[in-house]
Amino acid sequence: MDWNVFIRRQKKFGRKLKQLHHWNAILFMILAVTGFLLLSSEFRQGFPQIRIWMRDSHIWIGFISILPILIYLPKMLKHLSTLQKRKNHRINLYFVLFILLGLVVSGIGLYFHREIGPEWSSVSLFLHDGFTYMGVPYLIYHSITRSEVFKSLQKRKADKLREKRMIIDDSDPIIDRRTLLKRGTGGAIAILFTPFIYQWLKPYFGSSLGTPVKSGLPLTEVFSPLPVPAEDSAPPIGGGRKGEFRYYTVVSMPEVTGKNFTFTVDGLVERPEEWNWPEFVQLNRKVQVSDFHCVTGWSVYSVTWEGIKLKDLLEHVGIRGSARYVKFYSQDGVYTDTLTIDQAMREDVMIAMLIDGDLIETKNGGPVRLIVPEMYAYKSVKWLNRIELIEEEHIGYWEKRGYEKDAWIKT
Ligand SMILES: Nc1nc2c(c(=O)[nH]1)N[C@H]1C(S)=C(S)[C@@H](COP(=O)(O)O)O[C@H]1N2
Ligand SMILES: [Mo]
Repeated sequence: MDWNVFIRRQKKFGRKLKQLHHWNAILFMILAVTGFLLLSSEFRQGFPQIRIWMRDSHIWIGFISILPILIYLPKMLKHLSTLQKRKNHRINLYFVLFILLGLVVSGIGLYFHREIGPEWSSVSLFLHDGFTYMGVPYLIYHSITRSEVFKSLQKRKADKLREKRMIIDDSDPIIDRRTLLKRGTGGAIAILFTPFIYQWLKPYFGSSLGTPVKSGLPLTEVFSPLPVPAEDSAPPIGGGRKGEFRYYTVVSMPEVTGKNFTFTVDGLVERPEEWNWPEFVQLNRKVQVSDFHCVTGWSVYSVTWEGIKLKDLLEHVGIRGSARYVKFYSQDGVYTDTLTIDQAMREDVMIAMLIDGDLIETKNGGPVRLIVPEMYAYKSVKWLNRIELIEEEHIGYWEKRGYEKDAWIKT
């Protein structure tokens, strides 16, 4: 009997697992880096073009990263049998598989966000973030504590200790040293990630995790006269919004005040018009409750908006026969989007001025923003200051960079 055959086979199996581990690590690392960049609003603002490209790569690499797992699973039982005496390695294995499975499933959910609808998308986003905030710190911990440098560091310190103590003490200094170093590393990583995890969880707990800092002058001092909220707005008939906005901008936010505010409707209309703040406040407002869905997975529910119905405004200025699209401009000077006339005439498309009875904060797109509840929120232009009726189609800011032209939310 040639026992070498078994040893050789064992070696080959070990090498295969090592390769899989290697690929898994590389893919996970790329996904972690691209994932954090996608989350960052600085990145959104600085590199919108690259962002779309990175989003697509993240999705593709995500799908590819399922491969090493699929190749590994049939080998798992055999692998486990080699780990019989190594409890820590088994725990590590189960934990890593749990994280990877969670990321894959929630990632697939986010990819199919249109099919599964906004509610499940929110769940997917929460889980995807959560598994990331468990997985990434663990990956860092794992790669540090399993590295050769770390191991030799443990040994060296322990050897010195052993020399000093000689044979008097029979506790194993290597073990003590190892636990201490590992705990220290774990603690340091935990401290490093606490702010990120806090930022992630804050919106889900609303104001219970500290009150938000208000920046700049209070809006009520910058705008006068103040719009008087309708009865349905204060208190809001929607009962107050549920969920938190994530505040987006693609350039630095404009500082709109009652002094520099103007609102223009022009282009293919019968009576082009421009309003200043006191005039705009006089326009007839309506109240509605609607949900707000971002295409990346988060939503805010039951928002009570008060503002001017776009339909009313368009009827007021008179649409000319040649007009086919309505183009929206932002005071940030960069962001635009369009609706067809039919879409623009829908009852719930609103030029909003109040949210749950309050003025809309600057970071939330105030004093005046568009709301298109039936479409993903990239249609809802913030700091809206001009509406132009046009004949040729105009492609909006994000659509130009790869977002779908069809922004309807399927419910
Ligand atoms: N001017 C402007 N409008 C904008 C955006 C933007 O970056 N700039 N982002 C859009 C996107 S993608 C979303 S989800 C919502 C976000 O609104 P919020 O920042 O008030 O949460 O605004 C939309 N309107
Ligand atoms: Mo969005």
